Amino acid sequence: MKTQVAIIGAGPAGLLLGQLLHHHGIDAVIIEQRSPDYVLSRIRAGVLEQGTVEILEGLGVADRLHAEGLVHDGVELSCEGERLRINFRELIGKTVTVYGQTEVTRDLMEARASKGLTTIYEAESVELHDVHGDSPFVRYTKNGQAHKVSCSIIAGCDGYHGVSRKSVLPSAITTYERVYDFGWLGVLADVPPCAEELIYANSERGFALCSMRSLTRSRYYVQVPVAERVEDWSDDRFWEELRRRVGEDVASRITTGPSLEKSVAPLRSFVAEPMRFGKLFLAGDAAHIVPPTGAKGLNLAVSDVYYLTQTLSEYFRSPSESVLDSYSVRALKRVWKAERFSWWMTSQLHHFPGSDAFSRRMQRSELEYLFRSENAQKVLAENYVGLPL
Ligand code: RFL
Ligand code: PHB
Repeated sequence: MKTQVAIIGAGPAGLLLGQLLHHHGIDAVIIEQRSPDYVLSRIRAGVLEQGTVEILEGLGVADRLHAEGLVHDGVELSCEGERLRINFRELIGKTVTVYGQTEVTRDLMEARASKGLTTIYEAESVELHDVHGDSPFVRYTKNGQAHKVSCSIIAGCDGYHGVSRKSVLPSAITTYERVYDFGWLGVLADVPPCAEELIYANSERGFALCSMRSLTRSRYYVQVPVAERVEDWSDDRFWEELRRRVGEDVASRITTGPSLEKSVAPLRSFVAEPMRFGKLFLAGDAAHIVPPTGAKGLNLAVSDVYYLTQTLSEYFRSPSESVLDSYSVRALKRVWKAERFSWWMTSQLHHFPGSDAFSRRMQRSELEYLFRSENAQKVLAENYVGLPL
């Protein structure tokens, strides 16, 4: 098989890149190791920046998002009983939309299928070849048969554990990393949310987040030690712990119910530089990870593929090395800003076991400043709704 761009991975980055390239008249094939159902079963992000929504609108894949997504004008922070609403609309005239990553993925999969574009699911042993040459190609097997896709460009959209970044010589790549020694235990349940907007809570017992997928489906998280086993958390234990972290008033409005999904996600900050190696381009989680506290991971995957599409459409019109070079520089600028914001949100809202008294005072002082200063709230708002593309 021959195509202009071989995309590895059918997560949000790969699927959106496929749609954007199609929109620009560029042919692409997506190669994904899992089945469509498996991809759709992963419960992840829930908050879309305004810029992300506009990109989906521009592609004509935002009808269901507008019908079912919830526009939020702000978020609430809670710190030891004190609560602060950050009103994005008033502070900076922007909003976010709560719409699950699963739904974005489903909409993109349907748009791709309706245009007859090729996605190869359940591809095994995916290998990238000749990425520094003029004729890169991808090999994979499916149902025991070997296949080859020849292309001009390979887009590595295969997430943190994917094969693309690992295909690059370690000496060509510089990585920056912070691994946190706690994770988020998340529960999805068909119960009405406890509030109209998200609540991020910092408490003595650790961080908690009240989020949602719809007016009848809630998503809650509590900070737990990274080695915590899901099996040790009955639904009752989860609800009890959540209630103890969010303050009495919020706790009294939490409706409990059986969990539909329960999992622990580790927290990590990670950036691989550069994001281009010859004809291989990394995008999304394949190149960087943010802790989920800033709700940035999915939105960064979107901004990467937006820049990548601009780069590739210019390259296919008039091929040059300098055009290809521009992607990594542009994408990384935005990546580092989102890394900073996600690290800052994580630092301010979590309980750091073993931290000294000075660090704990600094955290409290930072939150007190935020609670009193409209300027500080504007900085949070501007970053949370997403910096301009
Ligand atoms: P994905 O979604 O991991 O997709 C990668 C795809 O590549 C496939 N793959 C391969 N395919 C072929 N060959 C191989 N060798 C392959 N190896 C892997 C995989 O099967 C998969 O289908 O990466 P992508 O597309 O870059 O998207 C990134 C986002 O998924 C991620 O950043 C967000 O989910 C992060 N995130 C959040 N982001 C937000 O913007 N807002 C949020 O509110 C938010 N909340 C979250 C989150 C992530 C979380 N977890 C579980 C880490 C909340 C949580 C709890
Ligand atoms: C979610 O709803 O899953 C969610 C929302 C906000 C975050 C992280 C996750 O910061």
